[in-house]
Amino acid sequence: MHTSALDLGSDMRTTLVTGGCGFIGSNFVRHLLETEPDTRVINFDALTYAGNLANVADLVGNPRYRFIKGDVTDREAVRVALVGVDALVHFAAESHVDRSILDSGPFVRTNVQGTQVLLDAARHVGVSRYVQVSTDEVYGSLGAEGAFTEATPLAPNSPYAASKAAADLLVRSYVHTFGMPALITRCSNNYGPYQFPEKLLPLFISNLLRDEPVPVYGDGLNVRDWIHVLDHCAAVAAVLRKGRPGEVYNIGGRSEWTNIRLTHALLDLLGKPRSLIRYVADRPGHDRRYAIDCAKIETELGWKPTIPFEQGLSDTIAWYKANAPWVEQIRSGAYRDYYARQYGTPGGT
Ligand code: NAD
Ligand code: TDX
Repeated sequence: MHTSALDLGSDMRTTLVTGGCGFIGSNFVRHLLETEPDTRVINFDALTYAGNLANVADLVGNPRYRFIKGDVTDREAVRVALVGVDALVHFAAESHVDRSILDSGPFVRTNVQGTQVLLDAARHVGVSRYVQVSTDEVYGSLGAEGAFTEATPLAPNSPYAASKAAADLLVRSYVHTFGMPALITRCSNNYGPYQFPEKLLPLFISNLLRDEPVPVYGDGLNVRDWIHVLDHCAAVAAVLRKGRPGEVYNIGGRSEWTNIRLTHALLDLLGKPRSLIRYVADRPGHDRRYAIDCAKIETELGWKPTIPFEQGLSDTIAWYKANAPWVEQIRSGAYRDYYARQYGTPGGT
């Protein structure tokens, strides 16, 4: 039995999470603190437009939680943050495809160079685990049939996807060359609380709550495979603690929906008319269909998605309704300029 503070301290492990003020990262930090009483979490985040301290406001004062404001491309800041850390989960990224089409520079800097800086620093410290949070978009686009497996060749189509694929290849090379205990996860489209309202679901929900139109790209028949963010967090935690170093694990919700079917579902759940749908110019290079085969993580690590999409969708709508000030704070800031540039109409308060 451990009674002294010193003994308790020696039993604790420290996991550094990058991007913990973003959508998935903030949910993940909370998940680790809740499910692993012996884990301390350091949240390392640059607080870009997508990083929001409000996403982790409830964690302030938790003795096992610490926030460090820092940029993953800053070697010295990363070196200092990693002192005493034994595992690292790398979420920080520029994450929005449309922004990567407007300007790919920040994507190469953060997603590629930032990953390289982290890998070098993590190798130097000798972490026991390094998890690279990647995406199904590195595999490119599917036709009507089939699903991405871990053996699907990489064929990224957007600058965002290309930067994530480049980072994955760097991780692979550090495993091969240096024996780095790194693992890669590739997940499909996440949804849930704290998602920045530039992404389809929170954008459409927040527009509809204000009776504003929703911009559907192209013919609306592109397919995405949706997973609740909490299911994704549980999967990343399983990979972090139980995954085999050097391996890639696909994560998905087995929940394929066309964008227009999803838009109709949102309109129905919110009691809004179909006249609010606006078909707009398609996204350049728009991937047609994503679908993830997640049999490997299910059989090897015993994880599977637990939140049915319809249930998760209703809960997410309820969250955005209950957290209107969170959305308004974002919509009244620099987000307005992005919305006007992307959609040609004002989108803020
Ligand atoms: P997000 O845009 O909501 O959050 C990104 C976070 O990273 C922000 O807190 C931001 O401040 C931080 N950040 C950005 N640049 C940084 C830098 N240079 N240094 C330090 N911090 C920086 O992103 P998200 O949707 O939560 O995605 C998180 C990760 O998961 C990304 O790596 C993304 O590629 C991956 N992913 C996302 C999805 C999805 O559906 N959202 C699906 C699969 C994989
Ligand atoms: O206004 C819109 N209208 C529209 O029709 C927006 C923002 C999107 N769409 C379409 C494009 C996609 O087919 O909806 C679908 C989903 O779009 P996004 O929410 O931008 O997600 P996607 O491009 O699929 O990428 C997401 O999943 C993989 C995340 O943003 C990535 O970070 C993740 O890697």
